[in-house]
Amino acid sequence: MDNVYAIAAGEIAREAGQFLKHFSDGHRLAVENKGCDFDFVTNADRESQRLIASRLKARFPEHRFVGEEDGLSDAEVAEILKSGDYCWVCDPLDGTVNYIHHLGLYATSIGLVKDGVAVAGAIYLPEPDELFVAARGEGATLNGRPIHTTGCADLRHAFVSADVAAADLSRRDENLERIKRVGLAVGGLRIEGSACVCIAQTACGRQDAYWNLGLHAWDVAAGIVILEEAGGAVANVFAGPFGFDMKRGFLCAASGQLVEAFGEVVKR
Ligand code: 2AM
Ligand code: CA
Repeated sequence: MDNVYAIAAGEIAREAGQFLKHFSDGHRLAVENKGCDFDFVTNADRESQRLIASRLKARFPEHRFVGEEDGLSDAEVAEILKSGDYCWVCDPLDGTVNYIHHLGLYATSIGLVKDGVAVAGAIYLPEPDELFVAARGEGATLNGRPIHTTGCADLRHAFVSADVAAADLSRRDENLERIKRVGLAVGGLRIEGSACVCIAQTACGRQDAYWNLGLHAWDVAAGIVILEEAGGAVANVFAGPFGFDMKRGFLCAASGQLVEAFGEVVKR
């Protein structure tokens, strides 16, 4: 991979991820509510975003930047991403609840979007030291080796993961009904708590699909280019082709056929 944007995303995602992994050596983790009982942010999220933003600004001063902790709405982010400018879209800590509970499934995610399309990105998992990188048209790698999805097209044999939008209490019931339907339709189901980890695992063939109706652009920007370059497909569950407005839910899978079949079960 010699794409300058993908390389930069990978280096910075790794640096921020290592910072998160060793955060407790020098800091006390301070957990705050984000305005709802089950939506959390920590000083580690904020420090990681500061690090990523400063590194990107130093390397690409002419590019725009959107991070989860900026607090922009989905509509505001979608408007920026349509603008034609290069825009870095970052989740400084994906899987915050896992991180707070010392579960190793968390990641940093740095994607580059132009004209509404993710063109390069990196996801880094600090605990297993795994760096996923991709550039549009140039393939996807895991620790430097090319990766591919399983190509699975058969929902009954698919090994999938999902997330309940825990922060949205009013929709938990509905979400759990959907999870039950999916659980009955697929070969195996996991709930892992990090969108970036699940998208990356789908890209490298460890699982076949992932869905979460409550995601934002920073949860998926890097993952989309990594997954598509590995042969997978993405969609907004209720609206067909993927768009960064995020209003219609997120689904990704090892193949276009599996996205279709999975989407039908989620929508029903
Ligand atoms: P986060 O850790 O960066 O918040 C499971 O909760 C997955 O859904 C995580 O990747 C989490 O990202 C993402 N997610 C996005 N918005 C969320 C929200 N409001 N509440 C819980 N999880 C959310
Ligand atoms: Ca986050």
